[in-house]
Amino acid sequence: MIDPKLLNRFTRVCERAAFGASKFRGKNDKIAADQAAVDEMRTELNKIEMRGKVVIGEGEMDEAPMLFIGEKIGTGKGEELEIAVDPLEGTNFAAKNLPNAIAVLAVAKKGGLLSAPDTYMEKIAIGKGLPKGIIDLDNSVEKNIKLLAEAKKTEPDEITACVLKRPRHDKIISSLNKLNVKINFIQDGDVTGVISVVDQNSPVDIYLGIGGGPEGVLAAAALDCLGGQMQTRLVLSDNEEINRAKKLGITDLKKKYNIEDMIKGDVIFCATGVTDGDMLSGVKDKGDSFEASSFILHKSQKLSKKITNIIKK
Ligand code: VTB
Repeated sequence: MIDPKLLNRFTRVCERAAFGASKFRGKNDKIAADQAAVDEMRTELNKIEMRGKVVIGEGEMDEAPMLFIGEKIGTGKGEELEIAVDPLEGTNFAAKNLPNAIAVLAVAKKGGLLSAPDTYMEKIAIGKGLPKGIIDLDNSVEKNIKLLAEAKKTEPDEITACVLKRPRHDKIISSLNKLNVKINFIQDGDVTGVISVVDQNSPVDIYLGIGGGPEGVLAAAALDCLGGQMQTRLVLSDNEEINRAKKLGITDLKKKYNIEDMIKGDVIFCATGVTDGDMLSGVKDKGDSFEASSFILHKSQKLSKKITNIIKK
């Protein structure tokens, strides 16, 4: 089990990253917003007593100066932990001051997180309390929806699907339309999109589509704590991407990952709102301090809570 005392520390990491990014809300500069989040996140991570290593980060060493895959973080004493970070998930949202930008991370023990390359990933996810294995990436969209509707004792036209609005999803969308499924389109931010399947306040029953690999592992960490189901598969479009996956130790390039293949053992998930959103409120400036709202999950403690803190700048 990861020391529960670290929870507050990791929450602070996300709060500070969100605060950093919040200074750039609406300034139409997603690079600056992301950089501010990365800087704050890294400073705060390095204060934590742990032997930490970034397994999902801003990129590989040669392309990212900070929070790169393999970077050692923490004081160098204490538990050996692996961290997946997305200091600013939804850079466009932050730059345009639109809802749903968050700072997010997941923490596991050594070997606990899939080292997904920064490539695309197919994703499908449903909420909790449903028969194991009823959805599958190899099923047609029709089959997945019909099986889900059956399990929920309802009809396909009563199902709501969340889909990232991209031309690559035209085929999925036309299948959903044929079944009269309600679609919640999102412009970006599929970590929040996937988590919406387990959110009691959201109508979403299923998430479908292709998004980022790192975001897939972060969402899997949340669903692991909350009891949803998820299946993913990397989309490797050229030799360069194949080599990147191999470099991260992935041998079976076509593997379908269920949650237990992506997340092993205990896991912590933290997300803090940068802009107001479906899941969280954004950072509020209070002069000498700021207010931040976070969603905190710890699998082994069965802990799931939303908290709002006031933090000194
Ligand atoms: C995906 C998704 C992210 O950006 O990475 C997306 O997982 C980028 O997709 O949540 P495109 O290449 O199609 O633009 C996000 O939506 C936000 O970072």
